[in-house]
Amino acid sequence: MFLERLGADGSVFGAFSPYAEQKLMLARVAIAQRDLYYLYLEDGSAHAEPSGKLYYHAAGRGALPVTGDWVAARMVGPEQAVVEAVLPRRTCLSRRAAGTRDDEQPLAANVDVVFLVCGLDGDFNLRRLERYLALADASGAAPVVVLNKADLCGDLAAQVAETEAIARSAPVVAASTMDGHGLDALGGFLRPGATVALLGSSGVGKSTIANRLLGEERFRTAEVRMGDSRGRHTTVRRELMPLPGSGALIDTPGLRELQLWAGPENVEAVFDEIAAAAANCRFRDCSHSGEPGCAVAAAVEGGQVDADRWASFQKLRAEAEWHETLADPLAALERKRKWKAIHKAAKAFNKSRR
Ligand SMILES: Nc1nc2c(ncn2[C@@H]2O[C@H](COP(=O)(O)OP(=O)(O)OP(=O)(O)O)[C@@H](O)[C@H]2O)c(=O)[nH]1
Ligand SMILES: [Mg+2]
Ligand SMILES: [Zn+2]
Repeated sequence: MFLERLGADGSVFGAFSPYAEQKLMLARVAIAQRDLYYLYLEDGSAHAEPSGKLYYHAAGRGALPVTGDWVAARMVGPEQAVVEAVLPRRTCLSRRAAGTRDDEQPLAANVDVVFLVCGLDGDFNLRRLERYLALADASGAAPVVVLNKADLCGDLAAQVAETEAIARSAPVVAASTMDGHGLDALGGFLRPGATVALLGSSGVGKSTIANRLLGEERFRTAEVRMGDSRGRHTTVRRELMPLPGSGALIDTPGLRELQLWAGPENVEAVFDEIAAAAANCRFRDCSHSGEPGCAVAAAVEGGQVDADRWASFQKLRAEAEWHETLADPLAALERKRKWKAIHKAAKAFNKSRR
């Protein structure tokens, strides 16, 4: 009953059934810090470690349990468990781990709705929001853009309109934990059995929002720096908290840098007006980098596509393609070959015009 309220549904129980025969317990990961976990079980909770088999045979660190995962656990003592397996993730919020290796760093698993929280103080940045939207698209979770600190904003309607223009189909909710503005609207996304995660820079008010939705001061919060509105990285771990009634909330630490773990298709989904313009390029595989008959270049010049968004798109797509290169060198080689052909065709075309 409790795990159902935390979101265990038919597919979770189905995936777990082989483990049930081995007398393992179904559990949900609330906290994953290095290789120590805090789990919710049907009755109560447990501290846990990965089994040796899971630890050494995991396909990269990304396959080890993260906050929000459903796992099969073996009880080894009162409130002590060993995690034997991670059940398939329905959705997963991930970024690319810092450093040179191309590693997926999952932030939270099995998230239904992700609140992309921006602060309407010095934090407001549409380009960063585009990056978060691409991450959400790759995750499978439904994004909701939260413009928090509405009380600090002079022209709220303008900020909302500007955000809606880039948010595509994602709802945009202006909120203030100070005066309660928008909190009911946010509460509307907390459906029975659903998991909502809060993502955003430090100091935007994620933990404050979480506390308001939970109805108690569960997460520590702290004031932002004067002058540049930057947060102090108050929250230091990702943590899943059951909501009173049903559903779960995941609070996360403010992200310092957000490297994309997403494919070119996720970037295109976020910039659909550019993808739509690209459909009219002369070359089917136009790279929009100076080829003749490029409809995107024409749309940027004509003002139908915003120049800042175009620059943002190119940056994010290059990042996503680089990621694809590392993840799938053969596909990347194929793409390079295609580009070579495109540039050759473009050159030949230019020559023929001269
Ligand atoms: N004016 C105003 N301040 C807010 C609002 N929501 C949160 N704050 C303040 O913003 C500061 C940062 O809030 P936190 O909830 O700690 O921010 P966070 O996003 O959790 O930050 P990290 O844990 O560092 O990632 C606190 O001083 C909050 O009181 C709001 O709606 N309006
Ligand atoms: Mg916090
Ligand atoms: Zn083009």
